[in-house]
Amino acid sequence: MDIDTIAAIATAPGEAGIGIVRLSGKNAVDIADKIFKAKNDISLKLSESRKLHYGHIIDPNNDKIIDEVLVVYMKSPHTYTTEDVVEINCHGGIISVRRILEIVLENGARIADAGEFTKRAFMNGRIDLTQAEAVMDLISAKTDSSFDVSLNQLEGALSSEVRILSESVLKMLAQIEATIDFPDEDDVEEIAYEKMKNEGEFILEKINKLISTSYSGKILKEGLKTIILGKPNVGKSSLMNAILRENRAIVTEVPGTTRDIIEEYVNINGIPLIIVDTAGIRETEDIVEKIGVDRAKELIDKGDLAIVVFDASEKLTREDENIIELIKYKKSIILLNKTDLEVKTDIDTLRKYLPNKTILNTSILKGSGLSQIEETIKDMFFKGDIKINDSIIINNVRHKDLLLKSKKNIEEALESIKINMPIDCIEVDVKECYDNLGEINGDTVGEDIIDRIFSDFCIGK
Ligand SMILES: Nc1nc2c(ncn2[C@@H]2O[C@H](COP(=O)(O)OP(=O)(O)OP(=O)(O)O)[C@@H](O)[C@H]2O)c(=O)[nH]1
Ligand SMILES: [Mg+2]
Repeated sequence: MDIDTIAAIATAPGEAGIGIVRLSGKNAVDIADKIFKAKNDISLKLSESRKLHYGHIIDPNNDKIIDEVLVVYMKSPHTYTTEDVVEINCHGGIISVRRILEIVLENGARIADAGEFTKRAFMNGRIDLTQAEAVMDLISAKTDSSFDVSLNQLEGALSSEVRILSESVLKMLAQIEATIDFPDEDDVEEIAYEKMKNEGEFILEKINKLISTSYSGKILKEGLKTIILGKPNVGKSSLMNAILRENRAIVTEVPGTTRDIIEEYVNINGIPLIIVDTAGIRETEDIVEKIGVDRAKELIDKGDLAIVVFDASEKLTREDENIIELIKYKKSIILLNKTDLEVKTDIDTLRKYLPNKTILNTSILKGSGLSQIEETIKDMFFKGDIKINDSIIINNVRHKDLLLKSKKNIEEALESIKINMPIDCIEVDVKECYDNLGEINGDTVGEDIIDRIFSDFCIGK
């Protein structure tokens, strides 16, 4: 257990109903008793754990009242950090929490580093590294779905999956040891190789399955960046508004209405989209519009998906053909809009230019085709239904990198088994795989990596 007692403001700065100052460490309750005067005069140290007490924080030097508070003492080991924890609930706003923190520090606590409470929970063995990372992801989650993924991870879903994998790798290592210990018995070696192969294939399959979720994980965490493109006046802003279900972008019959990028967050069937409306792409002398057009072109590479809109009521123009060139090799959905008017360009015509793309007829004005767009997006990025609550989704780059490394280790081990390489060659890869998996939940992780992970946390968590 760490010797010093740490303290920090646990709530966000600014005006609010309450603010919380939190202490953790073996002197937490002694420090709190020095500065807290309970209404009923009890000592926190002698009081029941996890009970809220009403009173005042006072400056012990001069008995001056600092604020009116509620204080809870949570006795080790059943606490967030597993150490003694005290939380002081005071009035919100910046002054009260700051004053109380100062008094706490004057009376023997040290200011906590970023993420230090959670780091202690990890160091003291209450949670593993994936759970600690999930805490941070919960706090920074921008969408319901990414919150749910992180909550699942906090509950230990990923931890136990990684544990299962590590145990399988250990079994492989045991086979290797057995073979090394009895090198002369021929059939021992043969059986061991067979068992190792089976175990290795089982591990590889599980790792691949986890890795395959990481693309969805990234999208759920960051949002699917969806760029709406097309020449002027085809209905891009109308589409933006229809997806958002509000009049966010200006729509007029004048080509060149949208001159800058408009970006909004929206949730479609649980998929977070960052939807971007752009200026219609055409050659233009207007400086402002030209900047908008250039920005739209730059965005094509930054997006995860382009929705490209064409006007069905007109023949394809050179502008349309330029756009087709721009998006030919990009992940995109093609809309043939304004199909409520007399159709001059149909799907077959477009398909000649874009043979491998999904092309949908729409009339955004009349509201037709919208649900197909949403369905298509879902199918493109999430094969089958996403059931976040009961599946493990890799949404952390560190985990993904380590899984890729473990995958490589196992593949190399399997290759060596296949060509009957000496057992110690196989052992090197399998051991490395064990270390890489262990780094995910923190069993085999170095101090520098731990420090780096927690330094990204916020103060007070
Ligand atoms: N008939 C018909 N008109 C549509 C449809 N969708 C959009 N419009 C009309 O087309 C005109 C242009 O729509 P916008 O959404 O502003 O088009 P845009 O692509 O954003 O245009 P710029 O911002 O100028 O590039 C407006 O008058 C819309 O009402 C449709 O499905 N059918
Ligand atoms: Mg527009």
